[in-house]
Amino acid sequence: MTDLAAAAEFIELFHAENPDAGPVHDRIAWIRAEIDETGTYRHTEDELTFGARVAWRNSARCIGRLYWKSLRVRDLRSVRDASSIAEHCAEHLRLATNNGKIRPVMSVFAPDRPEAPAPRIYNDQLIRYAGYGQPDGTVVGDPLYTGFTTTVTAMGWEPPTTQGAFDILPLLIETRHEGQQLFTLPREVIREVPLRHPDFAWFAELGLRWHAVPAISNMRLDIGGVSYPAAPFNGWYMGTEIGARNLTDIDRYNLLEVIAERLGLDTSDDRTLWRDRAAVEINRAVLHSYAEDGVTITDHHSESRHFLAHVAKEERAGRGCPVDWSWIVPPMSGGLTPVFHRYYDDPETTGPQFFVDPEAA
Ligand code: HEM
Ligand code: NRG
Repeated sequence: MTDLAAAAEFIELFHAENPDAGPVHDRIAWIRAEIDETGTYRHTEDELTFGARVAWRNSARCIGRLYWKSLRVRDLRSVRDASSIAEHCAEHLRLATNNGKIRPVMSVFAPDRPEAPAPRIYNDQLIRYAGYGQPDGTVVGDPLYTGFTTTVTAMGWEPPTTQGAFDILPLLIETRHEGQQLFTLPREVIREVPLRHPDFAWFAELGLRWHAVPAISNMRLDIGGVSYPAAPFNGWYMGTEIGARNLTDIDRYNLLEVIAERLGLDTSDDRTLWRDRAAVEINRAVLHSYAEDGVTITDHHSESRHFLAHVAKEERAGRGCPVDWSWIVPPMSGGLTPVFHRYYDDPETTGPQFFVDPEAA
């Protein structure tokens, strides 16, 4: 049963920020009657779009929020079958990739209703790389996804004959009437960037690559008491997400030592700062390769500035801006960016929001 108080709070916010939307009391009275009759209510398209944008605006962990008003929202609430959901996920990637000029997009599938649970997408992003555990304990591919890779393999997914470091995982989608099913994304909707370095020709020989679009698909979107568990969204990457985490974390691709050795650094002593020096070069390679291929990416210095412009703009609009410092400060050169050097509003917030769904993670 949808909570009327949560619905009313959202509708009041919507009308306060959209003065042309008509009389707020009429809308709330309508929603009260709809909840009494059906247990929930249906957002108008304008409410859905606004709610999705405000959920982004409220994401305390996101440094990219300056662009929150530009989010394109696809209303796919009437799409029921897993195969159509998979096709719309492919279309989402096509629209979002936009030939490299990435657009922030969200695709909203049906919400939970009292009589029918919503569809679910179990992948944490639409595009991710498989991880294959080897008998000697090492992993080929992304170690974060060994569990998911095992699950989909047990369900019948066939990895390529030679398991590679960057094999795209299938989508695992569940609907109540069909159960769980796997779908392979068409190759042409997956843009990737082969990584090379502006100064070191050997870098390209490492055969590293990353996907152009980060499209989070396992977060539940909550708007005014209505829960949308399948609402994948994307923006573009900040280089450090790839260069200072995905490719460098010890429990991910763990490449610092490989790069440091190619750079001829002394890895026997922490104080040579070989990790830091190798990390800078990986990050230069990421930013250089995306830029050269015409794929949108941002760097942590520019994005930190943009973010502080956003915080100031929110203050001018008379709103707080929830911020989680530990997520906003970039994972390298934190103190070299302006977001490091200040305090922020509490990350706790009410209103439209994204949550990590434990059963989908
Ligand atoms: C988190 C950047 C667009 C919602 C993040 C993080 C970064 C980032 C760097 C931290 C990720 C991490 O440390 O793993 C950006 C940039 C965007 C963008 C550069 C470009 C437009 C969006 C959009 C949405 C969004 C379109 C939603 C509509 C979020 C959320 C998180 C997040 C919910 C937290 C994820 C979690 O808890 O795991 N973003 N973002 N972002 N972003 Fe954004
Ligand atoms: N760190 C993750 C992606 C998390 C969200 N980041 C964004 N979101 N840029 C990774 O894949 O490295 N976004 O919607 O653009």
